[in-house]
Amino acid sequence: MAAEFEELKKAHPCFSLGAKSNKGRIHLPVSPGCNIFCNFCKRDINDTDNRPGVARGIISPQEAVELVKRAIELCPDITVAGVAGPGDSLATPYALESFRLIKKELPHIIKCMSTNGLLLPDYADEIIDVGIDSLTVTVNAVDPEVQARICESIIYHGRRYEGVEAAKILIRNQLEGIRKVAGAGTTVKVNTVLIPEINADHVVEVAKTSAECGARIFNIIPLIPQHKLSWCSAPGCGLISRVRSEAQNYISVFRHCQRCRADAAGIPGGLDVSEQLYIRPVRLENTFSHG
Ligand code: CLF
Ligand code: SF4
Repeated sequence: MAAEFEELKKAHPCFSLGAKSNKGRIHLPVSPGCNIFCNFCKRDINDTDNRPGVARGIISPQEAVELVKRAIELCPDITVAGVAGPGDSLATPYALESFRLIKKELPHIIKCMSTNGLLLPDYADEIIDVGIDSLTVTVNAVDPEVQARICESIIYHGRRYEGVEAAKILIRNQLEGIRKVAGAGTTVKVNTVLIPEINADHVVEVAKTSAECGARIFNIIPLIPQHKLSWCSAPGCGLISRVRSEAQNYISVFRHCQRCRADAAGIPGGLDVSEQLYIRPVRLENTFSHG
């Protein structure tokens, strides 16, 4: 049985509204590959970059459970085990496998999964069955023309789609998936990357649509201009604050996002225990990304 929204507001650092939470999370970098190609995504394996899409290495579901146990010893305020990349949580089976093991061995830990949502309709039943407590879906646009400027292409059921055609499939699946999972009682958060030159005036529409589909929390993440969107600007405080206020008319807005690495551990913006955790540094091919 997934945790209730009211419970999460007290115990989950990314679902607490208002004051910054003193609860912690550990991200388990179990998901190596992705199935869509976001223009801003630069996946990497390194020790230094402090941003999404980066981890020290990939670990197995069994290693993930051990890591959660060790992390709790180091930081007893950790209440959440999350999978947020480096790739997409549903592109490979390892995230759901990890959550099944965590459910068995650490039933009190909140299970938090982040995805781009492409495969959400396919896996909604399994997500509900595993008892994911909080699900984040990154929806950067609900208009295919806008989305096509953010995500170049997707690989869906073995076939590659590009541009607006890809965007239509992605948006359809994201919204259908959110409706299904939220309808079953799972708390859903929507993340939107704010890109001044592309979706700044559209984010409010994403907020409105997300709320209509059953999402409870909305998180606007400022773009880190890199990769194919290095020509865009990082949004300033004025724009972020304006867009957050507009979105707040439709859905509760989370304002303390720290743009965590895929192997972050500790309290977001506070105690960081990730360095002290053993993560086997495996270099795989350059296919890592962030869900
Ligand atoms: Fe991790 Fe994301 Fe779960 Fe939080 S992070 S999977 S919902 S446990 Fe939180 Fe970090 Fe922002 Fe994500 S501060 S990047 S919103
Ligand atoms: Fe996009 Fe995340 Fe995949 Fe990167 S990992 S391409 S940000 S969905």
